Amino acid sequence: MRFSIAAAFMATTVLAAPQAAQLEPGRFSCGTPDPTAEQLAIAQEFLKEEAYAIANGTLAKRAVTYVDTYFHVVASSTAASDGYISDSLLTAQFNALNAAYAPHQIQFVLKGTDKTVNSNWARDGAGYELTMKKALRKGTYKALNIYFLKDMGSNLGYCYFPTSVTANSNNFWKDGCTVLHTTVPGGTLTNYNKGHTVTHEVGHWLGLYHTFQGGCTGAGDSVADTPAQASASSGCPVGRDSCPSQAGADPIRNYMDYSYDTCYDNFTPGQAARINSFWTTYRASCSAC
Ligand SMILES: [Ca+2]
Ligand SMILES: [Zn+2]
Repeated sequence: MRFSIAAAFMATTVLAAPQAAQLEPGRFSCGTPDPTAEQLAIAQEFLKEEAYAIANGTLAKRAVTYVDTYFHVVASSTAASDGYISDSLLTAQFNALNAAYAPHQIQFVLKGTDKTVNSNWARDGAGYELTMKKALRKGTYKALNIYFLKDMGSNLGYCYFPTSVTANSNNFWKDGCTVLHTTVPGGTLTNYNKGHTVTHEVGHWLGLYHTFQGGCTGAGDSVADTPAQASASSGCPVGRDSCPSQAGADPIRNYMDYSYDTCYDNFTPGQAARINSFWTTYRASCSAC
């Protein structure tokens, strides 16, 4: 049932271009496009099935999902300030990512790291995204590719949601996450340098929307256990309740909000179920890619 409903949407699903940042410098800013109406509808279908899987215990009994992961460092010179991230910081980044997802039976397996000096590729928005990814992307549609760039404009990162792709299509090549190099643990971006920009962006790659998606009314992020939220948080505003007429305070510590790295500490069981739904439907099953 789930697969057939999702399949009905597949033909017209097209990856949206990354969004230009709209927030001021010093705030978290994610360039992942808002989900389309089709993507929101798919999430609503998943939500119905997930409620059963959570209630009857089958979700908790699922096997660990292992995600082959490739890190690509793309710098404008071999200087750290130009984006050439050291091996020790990359290790710290990988460990931060895995620690965040470990409670939810997701484990990343680092299969390779490469470092490239190319001042065109190192600047997102310069028009080389597809060229760079065609040169560097590794693995199948089940493999996570993260590109750490020197310059992201005013975004800290963006990814593409899971969708239906065919081998060698642009949707396949573009799949992955692009992240500002200074956000890795030990990086220079104050308040956002514990590695959780990657955690947040990978959440999108796994199918999660922002906790503030849709605001206070309607389906929101289509996850039942993330309270409705009017807008993105900033910093760590304990007690924030931006939808006072809805149950629950804002999920400011959820990785899919916009809080400081030190504020984040969780994904919910509902989000873990959503990750499992998207993984099963779009990534694990993509034998042609
Ligand atoms: Ca919600
Ligand atoms: Zn985001």
